[in-house]
Formats: sequence, structure tokens, C-alpha cells
Amino acid sequence: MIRKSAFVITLFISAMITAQCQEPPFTATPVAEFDEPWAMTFLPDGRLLVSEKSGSLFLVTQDGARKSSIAGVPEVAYGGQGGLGDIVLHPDFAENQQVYLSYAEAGDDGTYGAAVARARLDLPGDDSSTGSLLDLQVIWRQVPKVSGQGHYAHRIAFDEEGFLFITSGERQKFDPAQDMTANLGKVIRLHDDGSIPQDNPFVDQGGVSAEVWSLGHRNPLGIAFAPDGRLWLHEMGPAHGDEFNLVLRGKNYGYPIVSEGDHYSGAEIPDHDTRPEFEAPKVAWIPTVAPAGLIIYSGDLFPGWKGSALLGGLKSEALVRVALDGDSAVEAERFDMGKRIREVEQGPDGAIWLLEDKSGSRLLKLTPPQ
Ligand SMILES: [Ca+2]
Ligand SMILES: [Ca+2]
Repeated sequence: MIRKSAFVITLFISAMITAQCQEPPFTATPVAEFDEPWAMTFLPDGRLLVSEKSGSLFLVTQDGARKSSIAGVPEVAYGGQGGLGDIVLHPDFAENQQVYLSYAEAGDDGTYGAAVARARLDLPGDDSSTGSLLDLQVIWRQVPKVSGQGHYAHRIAFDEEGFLFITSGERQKFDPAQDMTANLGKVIRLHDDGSIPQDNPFVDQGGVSAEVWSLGHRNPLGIAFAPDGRLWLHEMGPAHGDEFNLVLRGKNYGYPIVSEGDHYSGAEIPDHDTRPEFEAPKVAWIPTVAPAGLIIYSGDLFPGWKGSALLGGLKSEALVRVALDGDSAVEAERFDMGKRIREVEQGPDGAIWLLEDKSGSRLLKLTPPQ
């Protein structure tokens, strides 16, 4: 209780002294602790799956009292920004028990790339036992594998029709985001078995371009569908210039040709208004918030936030609310959380759940103050 109160007081003080931040309309309750958690998702029974970057997948009760590891996670290339990544349920999970996970894998000669696999999550009826992933099958890979362990992105979302969308980062190699012989720096659209939908925009070009839904992305660490079917993503900018984008079929988002940010070297990247043929972000963050994790809130516990995007901030150590209205988006509120926030999720009752980043990270449950 002391720890919880101290945390709430910290939030309050932070909000008081940070002009940009609002007093939070929530109480943040720590539920469990993880080591470099990366993603989470809720099961229909209300328990959570939580991934840790080093390669563990946990099954966790909402009170945090029970935490057991899931067997059968594939070997991951843990290092840099890579390791076990996203964990998402198939839209028909209740019938088929299919889960989708993304992770970094090693190739030849010190190269790496993201992969997405699906597997059946076998959970014994007795919830004291651990579960396992069965019949694991890799359904997608980044092409080509390259050196370095950054900018995998590898966030996953399903749309209403059951198409699978994957964010594929440009692996800190810049130009692949515009190169249609690579699937890096793209948003990918697939059938749930990894096959290519014949109505994809570049299907006639064959090869990996047939997988591509949109291009010119950098490192999108959050992707989510709004109830109206619009697809939103955010992407980490270079030196500043993080973007919040409305993702449209076949469009080019311009990286690395244009960006509201500039290279870390100080070299300028022309802004979006110099090249209107590229899709411009709906929100650009200067200075950076370093966005990670994304939901479009649909719950009842925070009625004023219904239909808003909620994203975590790494460098900004914040929870950010972006108000959406049709095709437009604007940052509405920002709450100082005092820690890097890696992941955001909505619980079955409309509570908002956050995962902090790095070691000793807490799973937090946000509810309206009593
Ligand atoms: Ca999630
Ligand atoms: Ca620029």
C-alpha cells in the first residue's frame, strides 16, 4: 500500500511541475514485475500473456498472484532492440487457440531479421499448470536479414476481416524503406496463414512486394485498428520527428527521403511539406516522445477517452492520449509516468494496463480514482 500511495503521489507531483502534463485522472496500481517486458495481450478468460525480450512468455492473473511461463517459445536472437516481441491472439482464438508472436532470429554471418510465427496455445483446464505453444509455424520473415540488432518493429494487428498486419522496421538501414525488393520499412498485409492476399496493392510486382500494404516507414512500434476500420500506427522518428500515421493502402510515408526529424548526425532530412507526394503524419512529435505500444480505447471506465489512441512513451516516460476524429488526430493529453512505457493494453473491464520498459519493470493497472 505504501508503495502504491507513493507512486500515486509521484504521479501527482510530476503532473504539478510539468506544464505539459496533466493531473492524471487515474490511479496506477502495480500488479507484477517483469524483466524487459515487451508486449501483452488479454485472453478471453481475463488472464494476460506477457512477453519478455530475452525469450520468455508468461501467463499472468490480473491480480499478479500467479505467473507461469509458457513452454515452446522459439529460440530468439536476444540483443540490442531484438528478442521476443509482440504477442497477439487470432480473432477466432476462442475457437482455434491460435496465437501469433514476433521475434528476432539470427541468420548467417552475423545477420538478423524479424520473424512472425503462429502456434496453438495449449492451456490445461487446471490453471495451476503451465501452458505450451504447439505446432509452431513461422509464417513470415524480414527479407533480407541484415547486420545490427535495431529497428525490427514487428508489431502485429488483425483487422475485422481477419487480415494480419505486421510492421516491419527498416533495420537502421534507411533506403530499404523505399526498396520494393526488401520488405523492410513497410507495413505487411497477409492472410492468417501467411499467404498473400491477391488484392494487396503491389501483388503484380511479385516477390516480397506482394506482401506490402504501405511503405516508407522507419520503426513503427505500435499499430491498431480503430472501431471505424481506420488503421493507425506510430513510428519512432530519427532525431525527433516521431510520427502518428493513418495507414492507407499502397501509400508511401516517405522515410528516409522526408521526415519532420533529422539524422542523429545532424544531417538534415527535408520535411514532409517539401515532397507532398508522400503521406504526411497526422501528428509529428518535436521533441520526441519515443512512442511504443498502441491501443484505440473502447472501454467504459474512462468514458472521455473512448475512441482515443493511447500510446506509451519511452524517452518521454509518459502515457499519451491522441484524440481521433475521422482522418485527423491531435495530441490531447500527456501523463508523466516517471518510467519508460513500453506497452499499452485495455483490460476486459475497460481498465488500462501498462508495461514499463527494461529491468524491474512493473505491470500497472490504471483505474479511475476512487
Ligand atoms: Ca498488446
Ligand atoms: Ca527534417
